[in-house]
Amino acid sequence: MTDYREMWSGLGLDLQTHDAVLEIVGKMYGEVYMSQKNRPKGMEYFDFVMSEIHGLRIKELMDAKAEGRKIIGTFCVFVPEELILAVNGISVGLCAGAELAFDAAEQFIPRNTCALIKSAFGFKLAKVCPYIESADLIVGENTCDGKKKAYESYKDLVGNLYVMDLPQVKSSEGKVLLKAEYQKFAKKLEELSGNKITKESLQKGIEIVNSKRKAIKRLSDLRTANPTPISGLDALLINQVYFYDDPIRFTNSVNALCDELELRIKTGVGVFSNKTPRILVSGCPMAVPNWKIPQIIETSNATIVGEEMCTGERGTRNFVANENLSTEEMINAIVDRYFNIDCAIFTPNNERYENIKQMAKQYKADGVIYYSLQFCQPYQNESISIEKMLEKEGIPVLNIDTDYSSEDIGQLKTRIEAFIERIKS
Ligand code: BJ8
Repeated sequence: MTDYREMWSGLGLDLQTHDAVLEIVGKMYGEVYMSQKNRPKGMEYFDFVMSEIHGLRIKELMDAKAEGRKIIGTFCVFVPEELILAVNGISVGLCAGAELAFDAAEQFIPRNTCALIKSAFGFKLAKVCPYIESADLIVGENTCDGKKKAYESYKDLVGNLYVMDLPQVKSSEGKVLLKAEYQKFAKKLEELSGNKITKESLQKGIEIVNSKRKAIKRLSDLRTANPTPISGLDALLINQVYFYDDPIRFTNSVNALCDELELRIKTGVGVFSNKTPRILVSGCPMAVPNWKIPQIIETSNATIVGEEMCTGERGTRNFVANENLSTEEMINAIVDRYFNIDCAIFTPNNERYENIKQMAKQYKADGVIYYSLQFCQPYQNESISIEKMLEKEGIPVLNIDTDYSSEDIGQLKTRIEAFIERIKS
């Protein structure tokens, strides 16, 4: 096994705490992922990526940096990877899904802040995230109030934060704002990298990201089959790796996996029996290693067939048009694509209601488990009207509020099992 300690130490990580984190996550991964039955062979690639997520992938980023490429850390699917690639940069996701150094984080942000934000502070304060430490620029965004205000103090902690403003209303003025912000961001990237965004480089960036999203769409479409050829846990993992891996290698690996899944479907091979209740999970993003809810669902005689979240279809649906367009037209096409994202920070957010209904139908979901992080006002708020809408459509809903701790696992399991029984009956 390669020893990366020198690299981690060079990045300023606290090696002792980092060792402990790797050990806990490794153990969790073994319990949650490696215990699954009937996994497709193509998942071996993603297991490998996960085993090297702080090792080989960071080494690749350091090598790229040595060649002059810039690493851009992001917290939100509103940050256009197309622009980052167009300056030969590398985009990496920084959201974290574990409860770490929350006491220290609460010296900067209120206790009643969602776990996702607290985790971003915790990972920085505990010096355990090589992605944060290797980023040349960290991009924050004015989305929910929690993030917007947290960035005011996060800025001083990291020293290289760039905050992008975002509209909150889907109006023509909102679109103008988004375009202006993307143009400003493009300029910032050009300054940072010393590379100009050209027609060719932007076209290439769009092509790479479109291909990545097409591969994910192909995977999602295959999950409409019954029995489903892949578990929800594995599909979530792929959606999480989406934010870290080299985009071209990722796309090839997802497509290779899809070839295998097509064969599985032809021969009727699935992960669970075709009588297993099918669940759509909806709500806040689930960052690595937040696998709590999917694991409970899939060990309670149900399977997840779709994710209506940013680590899922909200983050990957829709492509950017790029045929025979000028640079300006391509920027407009990027704005068009991202302006469709139905994040709960928008008001009103009618598209999301339609998207959930459509997804429930497309994936033949028997029920929806709506997942909010505690203190996440946008998603908690929409949970109420979404539950009413879906129940009216005859789709059972279970609303869950949770965080990153393991304290409520027993209680959640009881509620989820009861919900699955309700679906079955
Ligand atoms: S586009 S969902 S990634 S903002 S969970 S921090 S909303 S209080 S993450 Fe998000 Fe972009 Fe929207 Fe997606 Fe706030 Fe809620 Fe916390 Fe959240």
